[in-house]
Amino acid sequence: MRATWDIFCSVVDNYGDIGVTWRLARQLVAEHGLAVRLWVDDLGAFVRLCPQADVQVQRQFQQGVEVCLWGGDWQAAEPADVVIEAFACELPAPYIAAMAQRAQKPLWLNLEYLSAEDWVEGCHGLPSLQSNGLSKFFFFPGFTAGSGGLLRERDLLAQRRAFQADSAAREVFLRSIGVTPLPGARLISLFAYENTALASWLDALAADAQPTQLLVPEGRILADLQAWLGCTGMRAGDSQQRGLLHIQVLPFIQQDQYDRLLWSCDFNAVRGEDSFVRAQWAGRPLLWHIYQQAENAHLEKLEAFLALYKEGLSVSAQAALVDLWRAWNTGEAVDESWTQLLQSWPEQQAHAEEWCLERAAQADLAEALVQFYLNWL
Ligand code: TRH
Repeated sequence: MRATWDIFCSVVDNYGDIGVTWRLARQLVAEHGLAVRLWVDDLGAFVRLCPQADVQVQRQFQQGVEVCLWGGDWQAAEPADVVIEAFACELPAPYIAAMAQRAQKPLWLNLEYLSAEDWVEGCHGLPSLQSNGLSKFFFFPGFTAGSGGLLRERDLLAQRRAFQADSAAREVFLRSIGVTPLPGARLISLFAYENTALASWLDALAADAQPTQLLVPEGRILADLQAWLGCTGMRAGDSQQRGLLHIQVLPFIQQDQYDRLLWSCDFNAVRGEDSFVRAQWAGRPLLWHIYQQAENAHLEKLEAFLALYKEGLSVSAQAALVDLWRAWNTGEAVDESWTQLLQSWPEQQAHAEEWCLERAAQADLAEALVQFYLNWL
């Protein structure tokens, strides 16, 4: 009998929680042949990522995953062999009680947020004894061999490489989302939270000698974008030109299409957790807008990642990268650091590809979870 897995996702805000768990659930089904239920407490957020889904339906199969509404009124369900609570969400008490009563106890995992901090390796895989006698294990995604790795589908990089080698495929894809590539323009995608640094970046892009085509999926950055443009009411499909900067708002597209958008662009500004990882698999230079936490805890995470990522770059390329990322994440002007980054462009490009290949040498997160379960049995 194939093993059963339950993944619980509570949508805090944005799309990262459901983005990560939906991707993981699909991969466990597609690549490991597992029976996976994804319990999500906000089908509205899920439908943004999976438009075929029905927001009214309590249980539905989508791409082989049984997607279940995790409503306030919990209906008894037989616990699975492996239970993942994503990002420390709290499982329903009756479900935990049923886990403890199961003849063959389930493996209980807390899948943590992604961080490059040093302590992650020391905590990855550690058990914590619960009051009902079950152990809960902490599973940390990460960038180094001692962590749980990153979500990466088996053929992702092969697909990405084939796509990037095929300019016709890129053109067809871009047109399918309403984008006509402008000849000679640098293509950039922008997915970010509200950011006071944006105006300085747009100033620099508009004044640049090389044209830029900036693609902005609908979302939280739109207000800052419109403030800079001096307009309101921009919607998907709308575009504006300032100097050599052409700006187009895109609709929110499906995850697989979003990957292709990242692969198509020369530079990607991403945010949170999942788009950040996907931009790394694109093998192109990137800019990360980290999710803000209380007491600026996120800035330590940012530094931890930069310390890893910058290794191998020349001193000047490191400085440009670090300055740009720090300024972007503290809302300071980025025009100078952007101009500096352009000075080391070929180096930044080669480095992004190298970083991607080095990360891909590790087991991916889904594989690592399955292996963890097999070792635990
Ligand atoms: O939406 P986010 O800001 O999510 C964040 C982070 O995960 C953060 O760590 C978490 O604490 C917080 O949510 C609650 O960014 P993220 O993680 O990149 O998730 C966005 C998802 O949306 C990702 O799976 C990619 C997907 N996406 C699309 O499918 N289509 C699109 O057009 C775009 C722009 C994104």
